Amino acid sequence: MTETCILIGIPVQAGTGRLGCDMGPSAYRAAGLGETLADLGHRIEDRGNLAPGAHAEKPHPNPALRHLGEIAAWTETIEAAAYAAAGDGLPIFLGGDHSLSAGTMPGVARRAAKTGRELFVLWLDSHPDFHTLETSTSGNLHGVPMAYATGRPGFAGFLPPLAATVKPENVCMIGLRSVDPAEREALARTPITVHDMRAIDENGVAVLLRAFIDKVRAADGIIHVSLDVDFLDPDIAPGVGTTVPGGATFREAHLVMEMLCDTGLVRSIDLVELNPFLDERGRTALLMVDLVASLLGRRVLDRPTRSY
Ligand code: 6HN
Ligand code: MN
Ligand code: MN
Ligand code: MN
Repeated sequence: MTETCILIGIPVQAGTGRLGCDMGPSAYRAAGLGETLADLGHRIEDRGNLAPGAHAEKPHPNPALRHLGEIAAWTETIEAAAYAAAGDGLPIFLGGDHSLSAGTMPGVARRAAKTGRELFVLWLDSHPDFHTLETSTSGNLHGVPMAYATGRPGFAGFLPPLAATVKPENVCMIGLRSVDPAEREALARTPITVHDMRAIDENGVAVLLRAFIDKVRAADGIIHVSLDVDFLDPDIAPGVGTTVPGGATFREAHLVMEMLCDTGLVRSIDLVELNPFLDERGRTALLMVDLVASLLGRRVLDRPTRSY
């Protein structure tokens, strides 16, 4: 299927503790993301990079929080851009750190609500990013977007209430292997589906993903994919500030993308946490581009029937 792929650079790095994520959008372009997708037959529209609106820093009772005002300004801009782009094609958000998903998920959720489609989120990450402003101990706001987008309390003073949130029962996380105690307790009290690396080891990633896809199909839903570089094993993807050993392999990651491709239901994609300063000769950026290619139609052989 030919898609209109809308590339949106989001060079936010205030949500992490390390500098370098602001170079992510450039690295994806240098790695040939647009050309690769064009070669697969898609239309490409590059909308350039977003910038946050004017902002002042916001004080907060949790003294650990960093750049709350700046991330709030980014989040507003990103939500509006995501809502608009999701109405025009298939947005691919080029991060930037994972705080950007505090804007992309509510933006695509607002679009889905308008078009009457049920939105599901596939969260591929070693972390759940399920802290609130109150529970974050690092103070890094890339640790909070899933809590914010699913409407958890604990965001007083951040932004006005969201127009649309993601239903927690529609979220599936795969690849977890670094979960803070407060996140673990909070996840146990939500209907979010959580699969840690052990679940992949024991079942194979295809079994886990098939169950999610079946659920999406049953609801006639659409899928937003949020792909954090640290979902991947650091041996194959070193260009990220939060490496955690024991991640998804090259084939596990590609299989996820290939199965998603067969569904034809992915309508928006976050590519987050790439840090080109930490990368080795662009290999992480190139791998991320190859994964997106698998998600959007690159295949070794044609299959007689599309099976997921
Ligand atoms: N990411 N849970 C840790 C924290 O600082 O809150 C790590 C967050 C990582 C966020 O990788 O997108
Ligand atoms: Mn700041
Ligand atoms: Mn993340
Ligand atoms: Mn992560």
